[in-house]
Amino acid sequence: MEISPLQKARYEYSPKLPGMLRNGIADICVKEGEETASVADQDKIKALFPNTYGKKEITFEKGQNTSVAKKQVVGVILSGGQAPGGHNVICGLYDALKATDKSNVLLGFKGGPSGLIDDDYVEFDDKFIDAYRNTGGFDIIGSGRTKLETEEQFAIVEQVAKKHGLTAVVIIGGDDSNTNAAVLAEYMAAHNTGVQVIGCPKTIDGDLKNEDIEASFGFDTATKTYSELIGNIERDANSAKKYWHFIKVMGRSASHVALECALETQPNICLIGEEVKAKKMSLAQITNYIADAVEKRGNAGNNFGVAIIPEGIVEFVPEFSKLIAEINELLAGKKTEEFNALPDWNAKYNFIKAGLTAESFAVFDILPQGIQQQLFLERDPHGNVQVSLIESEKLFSEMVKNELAKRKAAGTYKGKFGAQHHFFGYEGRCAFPSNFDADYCYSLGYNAFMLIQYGYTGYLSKVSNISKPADQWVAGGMPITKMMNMERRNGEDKPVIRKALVELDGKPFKYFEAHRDTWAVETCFTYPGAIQYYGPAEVCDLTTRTLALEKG
Ligand code: FBP
Repeated sequence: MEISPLQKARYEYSPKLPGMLRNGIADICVKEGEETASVADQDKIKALFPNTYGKKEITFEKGQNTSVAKKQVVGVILSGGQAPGGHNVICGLYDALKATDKSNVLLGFKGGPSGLIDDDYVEFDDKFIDAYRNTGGFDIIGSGRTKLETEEQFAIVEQVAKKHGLTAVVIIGGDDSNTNAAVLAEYMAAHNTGVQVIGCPKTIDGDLKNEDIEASFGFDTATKTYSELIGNIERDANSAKKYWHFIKVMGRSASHVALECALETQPNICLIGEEVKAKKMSLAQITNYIADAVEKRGNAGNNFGVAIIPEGIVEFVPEFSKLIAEINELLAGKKTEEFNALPDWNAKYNFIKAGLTAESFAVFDILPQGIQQQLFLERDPHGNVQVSLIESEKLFSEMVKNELAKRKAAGTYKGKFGAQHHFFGYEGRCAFPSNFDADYCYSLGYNAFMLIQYGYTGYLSKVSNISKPADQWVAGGMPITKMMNMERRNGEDKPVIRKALVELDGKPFKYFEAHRDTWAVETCFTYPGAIQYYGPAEVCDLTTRTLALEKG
């Protein structure tokens, strides 16, 4: 198979482990810390996890390995959206497993959690693993979004585990997948199967983090990739001086990706969903906020700029969420057929007008027609509007254009407005992992095996102090139940890992807030350039601005 020169070079890269894991398997001992309690709803979570709740936090140290020798057969799955570094988690896991005992076995279940149910797997060997070292993507075994959450599914997994003699399962996923990992661990413990379950924190969205998990893997590389592209666009905008670029970036439920890209590139505008929600901003207010910057810059002769829009923004706008809820109701059941049978958009528009409250119709009515139609065309299998498919970058540029036309007529806006639109998401999810993600992921995988070897279950592989050089990183594990609270999901109270949203009193947002008014009107663009894999550490091993601000 043809491979690129960079791919070849990356095969040779040796990921950096935390200092305490560097001395070889025989020299890694475990230190147990305090017993843990969940972040909230302790009694309820304890009752739901009688076998795995309250276990101790652990760290690894240099010292005599005291784990009990036993043949390990480990199964691993990748779950959810791709994130750079997933291959290295598997490589680290494999290397630690084989370094412990050559006869240990690592099975990769294919296509995400469903691979465990369907018993669709591959057994890794050196040749297989070596072809994926330090590369992006999840194509080593594929990924999927099936959720492992029901007793029936767990019973099947138990049978599959029995068939292969699995001693442990490693789940590489986001908050939902690791919540399910905790439930599976409890099931396996309650049924005395002897199968341990360990999670690893993944997602480019950056919303799986808390006081124990400093960052999910993939966030570093994905945001660096988007920031490179945004920086390039900023330079184009500053060269041609004729376009405003509206750039949507991934991040469905939280705006960490948008915020990190803004910190890296200093655009004129960056919307933060969490702030929009906290301030209960309307679409008109957001539009005016952007239009004010366009007007000021345009009146000063700068008819160009860059605006970053987080993917999930519209769900944070209260009046828009209400509109979506009403549309879902309006088209529930048979009413979709009635709607679809209407002859043209005019008739459909009147149907909508008659069915929505006056308040929601007013919101609907200010939307550009393309977006109005999108709300009714793109429906999920339950008939609900697929909010994630709404082209919010076009929505806001169109609304800003209309607002500027009014301002032009009123004589306040004297500039010219031309817009370009971009969506950066899939471009970053499978990039070659940065050195940080290559090192972090390899460490998470290596560490996950140490947790297995020392008999832990229901733990998340934890590598901390990651804003410092890798030799100062701290390897260990944290019971997943410690990160849980009860939340209402689909009409039921469920134990879940709390999703981390952008904190408006956190240092990254505060830094952005302190600078954004200047960035809005002046041209303060910064150009991060491409990820560097070789060269001085201060260029190649830097992690995110978010982490640096949070920890520094
Ligand atoms: P995970 O939460 O599974 O890591 O995925 C996040 C994400 O990359 C989001 O940013 C994006 O909205 C979504 O995946 C897209 O999902 P899909 O790959 O199914 O289109």
